[in-house]
Amino acid sequence: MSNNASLAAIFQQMADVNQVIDGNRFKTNAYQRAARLMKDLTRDVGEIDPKDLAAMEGVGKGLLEKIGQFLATGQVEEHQQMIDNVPPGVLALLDVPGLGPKGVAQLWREAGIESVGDLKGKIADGSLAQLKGFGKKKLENLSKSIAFAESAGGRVHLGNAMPLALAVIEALCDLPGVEKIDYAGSLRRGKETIGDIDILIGAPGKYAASIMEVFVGLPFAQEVLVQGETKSSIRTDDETMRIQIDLRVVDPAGYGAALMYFTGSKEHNVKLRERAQAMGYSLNEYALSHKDDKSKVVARATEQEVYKALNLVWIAPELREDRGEITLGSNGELPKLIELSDIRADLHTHTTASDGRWSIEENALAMAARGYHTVAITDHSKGQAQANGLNEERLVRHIHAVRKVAKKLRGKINVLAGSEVDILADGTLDYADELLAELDVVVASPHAALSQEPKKATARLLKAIENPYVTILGHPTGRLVLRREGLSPDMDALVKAAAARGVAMEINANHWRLDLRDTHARAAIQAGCKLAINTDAHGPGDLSQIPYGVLTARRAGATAGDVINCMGADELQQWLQKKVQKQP
Ligand code: DGT
Ligand code: CA
Ligand code: CA
Ligand code: ZN
Repeated sequence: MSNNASLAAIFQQMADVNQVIDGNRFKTNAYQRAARLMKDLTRDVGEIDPKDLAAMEGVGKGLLEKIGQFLATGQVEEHQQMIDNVPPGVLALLDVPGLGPKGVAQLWREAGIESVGDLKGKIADGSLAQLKGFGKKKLENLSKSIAFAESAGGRVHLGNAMPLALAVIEALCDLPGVEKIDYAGSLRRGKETIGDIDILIGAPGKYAASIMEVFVGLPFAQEVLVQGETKSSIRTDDETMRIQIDLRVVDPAGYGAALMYFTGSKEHNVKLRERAQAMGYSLNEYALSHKDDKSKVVARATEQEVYKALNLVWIAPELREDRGEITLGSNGELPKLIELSDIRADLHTHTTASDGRWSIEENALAMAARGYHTVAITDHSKGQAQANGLNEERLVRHIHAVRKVAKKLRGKINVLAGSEVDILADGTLDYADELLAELDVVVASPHAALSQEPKKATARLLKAIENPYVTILGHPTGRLVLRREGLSPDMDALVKAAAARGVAMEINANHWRLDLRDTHARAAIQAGCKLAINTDAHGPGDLSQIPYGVLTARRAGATAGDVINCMGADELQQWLQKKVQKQP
């Protein structure tokens, strides 16, 4: 995209978002004018002398500044701030043809719809029938346009691919002949983005054709790319995305070798094949066998057997990225990775006090129902005006409200009073220390100024880590998967400081964030820094995000011992208190 087109798109989105959040009408108009202006330029804005630009009709100081920011950093700061205050799924709703900002706002406010997936679901189950302005015809048309929206190919979020893969497995697992079924590929490795979904079935050959027949006839198979005996591929447009799904049917006797091969990564497979060669074996998708006589099979039924025959312990799929896991596996030094069931607490959650969709009590009861012993209520601070962030006075009242619920639910779940306090651009926090001292948990997060240069970002985040009241550094880079790069601080310096100060680094489990990412979390563990895995839940639906955080932690090699959410209730209390006692 040219600079002009990029800037036009940015200003248009600002206009749209401003309408969604019911912002000032004059501002909307100004953004729209700016978008038009960019589109109408006859030369690339980067080529135009700023003086000439300033002289143009409708170009004011604010616009010049934004253009300057974009040309210098590729981003417009105010734009970044705005989109951070709207759930990413709501932004995607703006891309649905036939649904303007007003419609998006109405669906969001009145029907709680936060993503195209939500919208599809609610159209399907008829729950929008009563919504004013959304008649039958309109809903039908929306359904159709959703099907064509976001058909842009490319990679999709882990959190979008996973439910789809599970639905495919659900649809196929009980068919005649299906003995084994798994998703493989990057999905099984828990990568943050997925190129295509790979499903593997172990079934006797005589069933393969009928299994394939069902697969290509699945309701979400929008397009059949290949239909064969052992491999078929379809393309789907489920959940706002267009993604290919490969299905392979293999002999159950060789299921382990096939699952290993199709799980990858390619780099891991290559290393294993070299190892097999050196041992006088040959390894492929069918079996581990003798190099000179492939009919002499050494192992193939299960992954465990194949790894064992290679003198390795079984290596968890999340570690199969050729990042040293084979050496660790041959020395018996692989970590015992954290599991979903190890998570016992959520320490970053929102309520209706700021921009959440549930009360303190609803939130806490949902967490208790998951079997958690502790939840921290961490609503936004005052700087997050668009997220209805709490000023000092409101926070003090909110703390009282949380304490009241905590008392009521004592014995069921520990409800902690916290805040997700903004880390301002210079690293100062959005509340004074005296107020932070009143809280049990302080999650400090960057939300704005996310296009800052790395040096500034490092200094900013270090300053937050140094604050004696900060317990957790929340989504430290502010990146959004496939949408926004976020900050690029010196992560080694951050995790070192965090380890020294007893600050936990968050893996925000929301699939839009997964921030820290796997490699950063790995650096944190190596520095001896604790991790926190939190949902950042704004409502009940967000609890389903936690597996993505756990997968990311597993890719980092995290054990339960590395993650504060896995501590017992008392241990966690002590850890939080120790943090407080360390204060000068
Ligand atoms: P993706 O789909 O881009 O997110 O990544 P993957 O890892 O799922 O890659 P995909 O779908 O192309 O292939 C699935 C697995 O099959 C891959 O992880 C390893 C295996 N595989 C595919 N092609 C090759 C190959 O040429 N050599 C080897 N050794 N393995 C391969
Ligand atoms: Ca794949
Ligand atoms: Ca594939
Ligand atoms: Zn946040």
